[in-house]
Amino acid sequence: MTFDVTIPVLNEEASLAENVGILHDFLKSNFPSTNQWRIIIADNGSQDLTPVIGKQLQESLTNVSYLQVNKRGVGLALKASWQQSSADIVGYMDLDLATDLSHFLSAYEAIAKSDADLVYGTRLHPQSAVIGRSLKREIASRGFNWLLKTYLGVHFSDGMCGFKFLKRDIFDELLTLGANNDGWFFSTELLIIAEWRQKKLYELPVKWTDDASSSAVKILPLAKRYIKSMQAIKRKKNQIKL
Ligand SMILES: Nc1nc2c(ncn2[C@@H]2O[C@H](COP(=O)(O)OP(=O)(O)O)[C@@H](O)[C@H]2O)c(=O)[nH]1
Ligand SMILES: [Mg+2]
Repeated sequence: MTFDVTIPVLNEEASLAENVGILHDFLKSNFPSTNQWRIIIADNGSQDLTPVIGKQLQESLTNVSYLQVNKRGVGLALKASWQQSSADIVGYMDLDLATDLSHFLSAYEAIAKSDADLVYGTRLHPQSAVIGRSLKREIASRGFNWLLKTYLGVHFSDGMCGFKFLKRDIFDELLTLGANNDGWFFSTELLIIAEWRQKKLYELPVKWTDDASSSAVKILPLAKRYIKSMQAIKRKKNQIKL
């Protein structure tokens, strides 16, 4: 099966070339047939050298595309990238490679060789290993996931891990049903709607290494937006579950 790995980026000049290089090497050695896969760097709003470096990587590495979206938002970047994809599997991971790359192979197998529709990384499973996470992020993550379970009645263990892969035809369906948030909540929405639609979710405990210094996330404003988005999706729940 073919797959596209999207890396959403915002102002990542410092690590873009190195980490895309690491991912590219990894994929090349595990999937030698180079027309099987692509890496898509999805940038919206970078004001540093990210666009220049992104275009250079597109030139110098086979299978790497640089995609520029003109409005900000991770959800928007992912949607734009997956909508122009013709691969069987689409998905994303964070540029900081917080999720250990070896997990990609399990994610691929779960979809290509088993019957999973969607694979999500989880940091909240007894078999997960989380390194370097600040107490603040740990509490925010647990609180948010608790809220998802109690307020929306979903069962997946981690809605926010930056590591998700799904069949592209499922993506089209989830998008139509309302997984269309332009921001970070998009990544969680995919799981919510997939679960409500009884898709086969595959939980993948990951080794996750946080680099707090590189995080672009501001928790409080994000939490407020999340709660609003949760309310919005709850209002649509009955329609989606049909
Ligand atoms: N396209 C795009 N990518 C973003 C945006 N904000 C963050 N990112 C990327 O999302 C990924 C995760 O960001 P990071 O700061 O590591 O989040 P954290 O690990 O949850 O603290 C990184 O690859 C960022 O470059 C955005 O507005 N647009
Ligand atoms: Mg990160």
